[in-house]
Amino acid sequence: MTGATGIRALCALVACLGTVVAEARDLVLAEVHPSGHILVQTEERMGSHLAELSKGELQLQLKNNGALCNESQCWEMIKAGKLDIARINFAELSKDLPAVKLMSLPYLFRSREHMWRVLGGEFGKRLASEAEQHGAVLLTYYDSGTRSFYTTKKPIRNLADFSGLRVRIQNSPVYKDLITQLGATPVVLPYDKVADAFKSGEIDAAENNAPSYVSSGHYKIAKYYSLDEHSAVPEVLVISTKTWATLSPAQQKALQAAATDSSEYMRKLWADSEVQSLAKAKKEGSVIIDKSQIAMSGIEGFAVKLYSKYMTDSADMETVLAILRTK
Ligand code: GTR
Repeated sequence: MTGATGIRALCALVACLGTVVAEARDLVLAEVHPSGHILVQTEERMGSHLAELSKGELQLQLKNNGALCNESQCWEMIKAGKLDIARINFAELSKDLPAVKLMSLPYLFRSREHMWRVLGGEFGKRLASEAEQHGAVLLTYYDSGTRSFYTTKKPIRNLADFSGLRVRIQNSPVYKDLITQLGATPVVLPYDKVADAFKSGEIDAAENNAPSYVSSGHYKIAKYYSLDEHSAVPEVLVISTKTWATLSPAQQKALQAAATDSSEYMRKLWADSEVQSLAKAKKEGSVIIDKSQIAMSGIEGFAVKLYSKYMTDSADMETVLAILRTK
């Protein structure tokens, strides 16, 4: 091979490699949970699956532990087309998606299964269309179990125990009203600020599901966990419509398939992750107050007074009734 031919061959090879590299596209996925959380495990698995299904054309670049944004910021970035994918809790979407507000009403779902059936029906379609109007394609939902209150000083066992508490909540109008209705003071804070707020005394209560109660380390500070199960709102995986539109139909199909599969995978693991988290918290000193030890009728009676505020028209009322009636 002459020098010139050698250089030409080398250039062809570089160009060829360039083409291959250019075809492997990174999609950034923002997540607030730390490594080891069941959602992060699920997303890692989804990443390998996506690479396989897209034949190496797409790869997920997972930015977890809030490295890119807290959830309110992630949602704004998705809407603006500045972030590809985010896994967010529904509560954060409630200021934009009216359906989410209805879904966040306390004590609406009887069980996880009930929630999944509602999401799989007409209501799920309404959510997807509302998300699209805000620049997001809903790829899938993830289990988030039920949320319950935890406190630093004394456990919640009845309505009176809420009096005087400063309760951290997500950025959700429904939660704000719920806490006020129960006689406590709501404090809106991003997830990564909760532990410090407990330590400084800015708050003395918060609420979450068991895996997050434990993986966030909150269980070490707020040791009374009262299983009132006031909400069962899922997690959601969204992609900005801007990014979605740049994917080929085959790539969209691969991404959708990987997302759907990841949700099914996670649903199988969820119950176990709740059990393990509760066991760990208990073993390390948390006091778990079972629902049967809480005067639920007093609490629920107050909480459901919120319904009339959020069912502002007959269509909303019909939606809530349809959810309640879903078998
Ligand atoms: C968790 C949820 C997070 C975040 C957090 C919170 O259960 O997975 O996305 O919303 O709760 O309370 O901020």
